[in-house]
Amino acid sequence: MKKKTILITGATSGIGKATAELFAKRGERLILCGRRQERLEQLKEKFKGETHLLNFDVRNRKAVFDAIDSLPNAWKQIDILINNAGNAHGLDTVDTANLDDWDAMIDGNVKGVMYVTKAILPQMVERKAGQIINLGSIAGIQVYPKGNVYCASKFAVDAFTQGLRIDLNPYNIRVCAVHPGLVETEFSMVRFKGDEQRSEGVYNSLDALQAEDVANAIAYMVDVPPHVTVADLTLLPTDQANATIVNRKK
Ligand code: NDP
Ligand code: 8X3
Repeated sequence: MKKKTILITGATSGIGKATAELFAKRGERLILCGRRQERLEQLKEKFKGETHLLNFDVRNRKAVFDAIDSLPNAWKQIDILINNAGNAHGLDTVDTANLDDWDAMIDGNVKGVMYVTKAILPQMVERKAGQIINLGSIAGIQVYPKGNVYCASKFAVDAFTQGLRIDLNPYNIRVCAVHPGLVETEFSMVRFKGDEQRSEGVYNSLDALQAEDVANAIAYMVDVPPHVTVADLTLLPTDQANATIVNRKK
């Protein structure tokens, strides 16, 4: 079977990294993106297979388009785009929150997804083929206390995904979103600005999802027959009922 070319943003950590590992094991061709170059290089070294690296910040519109334009001809035809890069910054009420945190979330989680999609879309539309998988969140389905702007960013990802699916309907392009609950990654270390104790507290009292669980869900969305689109897939730890109800053991 022809190898697929898969571009993954945020491949240096967590869900993106686990997804890259899964598809590398299958021998697919990977375009791995992120800001931490040394981590990208470690993955390329580990995977051995066909891998191309792109180092850019999804918030930087010019950097996104320059990076996609820089792809050698052999890498320009992208079959699957996984818009995974994103993070929460802070967990604060609206009145106390830091505006730089808001900018980071709106620019990264929302505009980043839009820029990368826009940069990659023309060749999919032209070929009438392709698949786009966006990382939403349970936070994009239900707002939780102090989640305000992070939740808004993920609600926006959901609306953008729905709009994309409508606009791309004539072009045979599958548009999907996966909405995980609590996944044990570097996510909370970023949210809490390196506070290990606070970060561990998010995951150590429940059986959280692991990045590999989400990678497996993404693989399922890829593997269903071409006439099937898994439009939305919500994945929760069994210990989690919704965005606010979690069966914490201690
Ligand atoms: P991690 O912090 O482990 O990984 C985040 C990834 O995004 C890193 O590879 C990081 O790479 C990349 N990234 C972040 N900001 C930027 C940026 N401005 N430009 C380029 N790359 C960026 O978190 P997760 O794996 O958990 O998060 C992945 C996605 O899953 C996010 O969209 C998140 O919102 C979503 N999600 C996470 C959940 C969770 O509980 N963990 C639950 C639901 C959804 P680098 O720093 O090298 O650039
Ligand atoms: C990440 C899940 O609940 O920490 O999107 O916001 S949550």
